[in-house]
Amino acid sequence: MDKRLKFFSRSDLRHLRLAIDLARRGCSLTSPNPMVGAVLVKGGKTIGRGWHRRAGGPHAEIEALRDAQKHGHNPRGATLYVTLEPCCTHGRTPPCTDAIIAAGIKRMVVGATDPNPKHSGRAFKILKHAGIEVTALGSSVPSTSPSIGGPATRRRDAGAPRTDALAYECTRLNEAFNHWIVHRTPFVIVKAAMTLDGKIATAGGESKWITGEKARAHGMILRQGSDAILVGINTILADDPSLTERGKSRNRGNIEHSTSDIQHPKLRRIVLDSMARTPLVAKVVSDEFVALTTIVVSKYAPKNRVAALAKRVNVIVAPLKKTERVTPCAPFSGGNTRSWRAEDCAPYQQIDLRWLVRKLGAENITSLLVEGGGEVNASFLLGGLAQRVVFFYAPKILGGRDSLKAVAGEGARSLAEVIQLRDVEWKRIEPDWLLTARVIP
Ligand code: AOF
Ligand code: ZN
Repeated sequence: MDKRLKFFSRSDLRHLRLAIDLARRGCSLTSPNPMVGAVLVKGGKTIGRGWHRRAGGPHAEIEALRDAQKHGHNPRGATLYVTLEPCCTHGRTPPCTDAIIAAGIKRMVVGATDPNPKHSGRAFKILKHAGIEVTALGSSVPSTSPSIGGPATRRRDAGAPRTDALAYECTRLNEAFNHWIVHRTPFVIVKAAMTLDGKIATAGGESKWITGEKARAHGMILRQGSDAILVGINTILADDPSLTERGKSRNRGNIEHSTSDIQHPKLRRIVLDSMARTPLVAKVVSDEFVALTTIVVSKYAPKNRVAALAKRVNVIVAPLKKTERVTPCAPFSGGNTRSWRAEDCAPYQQIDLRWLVRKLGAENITSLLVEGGGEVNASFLLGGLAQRVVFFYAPKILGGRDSLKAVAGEGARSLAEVIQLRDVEWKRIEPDWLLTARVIP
């Protein structure tokens, strides 16, 4: 029998389930911190509940302890269920391990190990050393989802698959944080809506609408869970999108608290525009959310255009990707390939996305939703910079040599180099299909 399950009962599963549900209440509010939920149980009764409400605020464990005390319960001798390993260092708040020990907690059940290098399992030693019985369910980085055929499906005991599923859920809850806290770059999701043959628009650029209303509403939920959204200049020129969240609130799930008193962090908008071609009438540089827009240009962008954009939005000058081979730009050099100039070629060269994701990560963007056209999607995917794909498929076939592909670029040079996916999940979103999967690095 799995060692972890020796002390694990059905009621443990139930309470951890509740802790996960509580954690979700922090969705879109806690970044760059994780979503965490906690439940205190004594004598079979739930005496405290808490969740991390916003970055910089009290952690979930502290909220649960305060909740118990507020209702006249003494947490001494209680079991504390928490979705993430408690912190053991001073950050913006004091270490939760100290508070847990001081409160006299007898037993702890922890859903996931905190991948934060400052923590990563240290709390377990501290808590055990203080005499607390600790059951830790999952590591922070499970190699596969439990339903796909990891070790869980091979075990014979009935509880293991459910425990593994909960552990996986605890980890998946903070997929973006788990990546950012280790790599310091955002967790990148490439999202696209396409026909079954992988097309996102006709040759003439018509794309509204390939997928149905429900799929598009789902796309909005994705935006709500992201810190920033990124598109390429071609998308701005073709569609003039507003790239805002069109949902009513930034929250997901069953939210108890009123949203009116909460400051919701807003979705930042990033545009890849090496030659500063964004028109001044484009929504992203002229609507009420201009403070949220960043235009990423290169040093070859015309100075007057950069200055005009910089009066309205944040403009950053990014380096171009170093390429082994520079293709002469015939259309810009009158067909004389010997006389091409580097600045003429700039629109065809790509912004160094590796540099960009590091910069965005340093600005506490933990999750980046790429809704680029085919070229931008390809740059992230083929450049090894995307961690998840979310592809919506409409049961339609567009065909056409020149229709636009969801993933374009140079493509993989051989089948040995294709992008491999794992943990593939399919969901029906009538009349469309949603595929989500992790990209194998
Ligand atoms: C949270 N909420 O419920 C838990 C966290 O700067 P601080 O003090 O807020 O600490 C942030 C770190 O604490 C965070 O990176 C994570 O490793 C750990 N656990 N954080 O915001 C919580 N349990
Ligand atoms: Zn803490």
